[in-house]
Amino acid sequence: MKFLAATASAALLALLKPHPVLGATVPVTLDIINAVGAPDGFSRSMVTANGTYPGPLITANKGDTLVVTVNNKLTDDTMRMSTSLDFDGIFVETANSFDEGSSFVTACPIAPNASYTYTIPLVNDQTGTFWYHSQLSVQYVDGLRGSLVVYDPEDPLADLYDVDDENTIWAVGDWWHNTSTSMLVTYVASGIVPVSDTGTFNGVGRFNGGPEVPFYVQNVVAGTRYRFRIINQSARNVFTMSVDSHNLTVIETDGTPTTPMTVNEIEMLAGQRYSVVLEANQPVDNYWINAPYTGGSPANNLNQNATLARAILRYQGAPDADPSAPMSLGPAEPGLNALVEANLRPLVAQAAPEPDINITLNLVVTAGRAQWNVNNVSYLPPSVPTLLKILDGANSASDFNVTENTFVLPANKTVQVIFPPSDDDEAHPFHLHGNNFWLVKSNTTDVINTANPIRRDVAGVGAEGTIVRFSTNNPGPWFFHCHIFWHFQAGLATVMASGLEETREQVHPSQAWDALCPAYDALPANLQ
Ligand SMILES: [Cu+2]
Repeated sequence: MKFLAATASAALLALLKPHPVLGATVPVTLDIINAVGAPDGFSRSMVTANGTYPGPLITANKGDTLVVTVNNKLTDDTMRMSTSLDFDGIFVETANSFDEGSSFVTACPIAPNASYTYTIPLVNDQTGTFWYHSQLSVQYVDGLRGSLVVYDPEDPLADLYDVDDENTIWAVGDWWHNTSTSMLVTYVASGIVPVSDTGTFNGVGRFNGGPEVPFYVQNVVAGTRYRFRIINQSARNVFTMSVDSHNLTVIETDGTPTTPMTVNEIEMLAGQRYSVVLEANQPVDNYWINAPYTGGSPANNLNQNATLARAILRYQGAPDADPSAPMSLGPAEPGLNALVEANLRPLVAQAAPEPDINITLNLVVTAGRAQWNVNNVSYLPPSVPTLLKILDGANSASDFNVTENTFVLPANKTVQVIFPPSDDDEAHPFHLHGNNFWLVKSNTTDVINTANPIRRDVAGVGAEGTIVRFSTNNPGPWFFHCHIFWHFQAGLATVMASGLEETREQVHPSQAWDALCPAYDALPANLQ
């Protein structure tokens, strides 16, 4: 800017003036280290960012640029030693797609003892609630996950709340006593998806027979309105959120400002986020925040007790004690007013464009095996990342392995993806990288809404069928996969690769990126 200011004419400066102020650079350093921790009282070796679970909160403002340096200092080779970070829900521009962190789609993983810096400008005025996690195999099961918030200094919904800061984030997640690597072996042998031991709330939880780890305490002051940002950071579990005696007004859905909708219970699939406003309008006391979860048969893990996933809403002046109310799973009929996804509306109305291209995706499990198929293909990560193949001249679907399940699409079109109804009892949270989608038909309804659907980046696919539309105005190879990472690892993934020529024109990776694959490929298996 100094150079520009010194040389620009007054006319040029006048021309620049209407543009928004250039955002700040937000430097973040994440040391990826093995740490021994006990989120639920059971001590184990973990994979962490900076030694904590969840990892440190990353915050930025609209228009800033995230500059995240990852120092891979992992040493415990009973778990994955390489790593890679995905910033879930962030609209990464084509030009920066090489810094998007999806192993074997946009980059190779970062080897142990190596560092890599992801530079991600926050574009399209994107704001909201996001998170980051390892996108290498099921490594984030071992702890490598954290919250990411992009604040809007001009939030059109700011009048609805008084407090929104680092103390109003609720990160829930499934927690496991075994390593991801050992559970993956068991899964492959049995075909049974691992069942979590515990549900954690901001990094703490309890399991059957475990110690009474103190519940997370959310302090509030009577008469104040809080914006709580709820993130389901699970690799599998569905969490159902509620607060005894309080309503929750949804104002954000996966980064999309949302027409306020007041409910008292919210079901969240893995990867989904909501901001809710809670008004502390009840008598000064302690109240349960209920976060029961589901994810596989509890009979397959006797540690599991969904009722123990909870936190305490404590009014200033209330005793330092558990709520006197019994631990429930949340509101019951007739008072239940659960969020219906299909009823969500964006704050800024936007019709879904008519589709130029239609794709139907059928999700089928191979009975008794750890293998999921999309249109009869079980995704396998290639050794050469999709993006590198594109930069090297890939032009059509035949330039990729069949098992890459890569759909080659033109730029600047609208793609409709139809997921027919399935007989799965567990909805698959399908997550699109690089962009969000218009949720034309939610799995919670049989109504198609093209007039004003919610836009989000994770939506359930299951018994009722789901239809989404997305734009390819942001060309690149973008993962589109189930956010149950066990399913993802078992092949429930596709790549939506749009605008290959445009991608080649716009993507100019750094030397550091070029060096990732040779370094990773040279590693012995136990360091990968
Ligand atoms: Cu799934």
